[in-house]
Amino acid sequence: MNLDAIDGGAELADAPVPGVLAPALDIVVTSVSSDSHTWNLVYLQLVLEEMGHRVTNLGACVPDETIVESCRTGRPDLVVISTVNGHGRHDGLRVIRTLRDCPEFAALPVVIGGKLDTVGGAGGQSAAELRAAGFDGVFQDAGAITEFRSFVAALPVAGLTTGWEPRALVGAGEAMAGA
Ligand code: B12
Repeated sequence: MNLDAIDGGAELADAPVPGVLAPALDIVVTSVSSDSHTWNLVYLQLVLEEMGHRVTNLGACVPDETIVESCRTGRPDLVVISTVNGHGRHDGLRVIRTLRDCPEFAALPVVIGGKLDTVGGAGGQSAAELRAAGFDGVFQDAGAITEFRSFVAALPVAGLTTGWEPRALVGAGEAMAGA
């Protein structure tokens, strides 16, 4: 396959992300129990699906137990928590401690992002606290999307022991057809 042709079709998305052709991940996107905002979740789902991943979007105001249960049943490769109402620092600490208390989720990649407090990140303090509590990544607001995409693109797929076929990129059909 002519990979240059795929790159050539990438103007339909934004800047190409290294590793975007990696195997698909199963990803849970969720908010926290206090947060009723939903467009942030829709946005993240679209970003991840555009990268070719499979997303289960749990929606807004999700109880901690529902997040844990979803990880038990779905066995995701990644959990993405999004919250913008300003309580994310507190809700996030509670959720990650609950998840990390379960031995089976000790190494599960879990990230959080959005507007994590009401003071614009508190000079990095909120992120440092959330990382120390067990988050693998903390992404503050809209500016962190590129960094987030790179983080996701670098994640390994659990249980992948054989070779894989590159996935078709969303919208890359024309470029590939002409290859
Ligand atoms: C629409 C809206 C609402 C609607 C939500 C409807 C719905 N179905 O979603 C309603 C009216 C319900 C609402 C309620 C409240 N809201 Co409101 N809301 C907004 C508003 C105007 C737009 C949010 C939105 O949809 N943005 C579009 C999405 C796509 O963008 P986003 O949410 O900003 O997410 C982006 C980034 O943050 C980032 N991101 C988000 N999550 C993640 C995760 C990762 C991993 C990464 C990498 C990036 C990332 O990527 C997204 C795209 O760039 C914002 C103000 C604003 N202009 O942003 C306030 C805002 C979020 N709300 C706010 C507040 C305070 C509230 C209330 C507490 C108000 C109240 N006193 O009742 C309640 C909270 C209710 C609750 N229980 O959560 C504040 C939060 C303040 C803060 N964090 O410092 C904001 C910022 C308004 C403000 N300037 O004060 N709100």
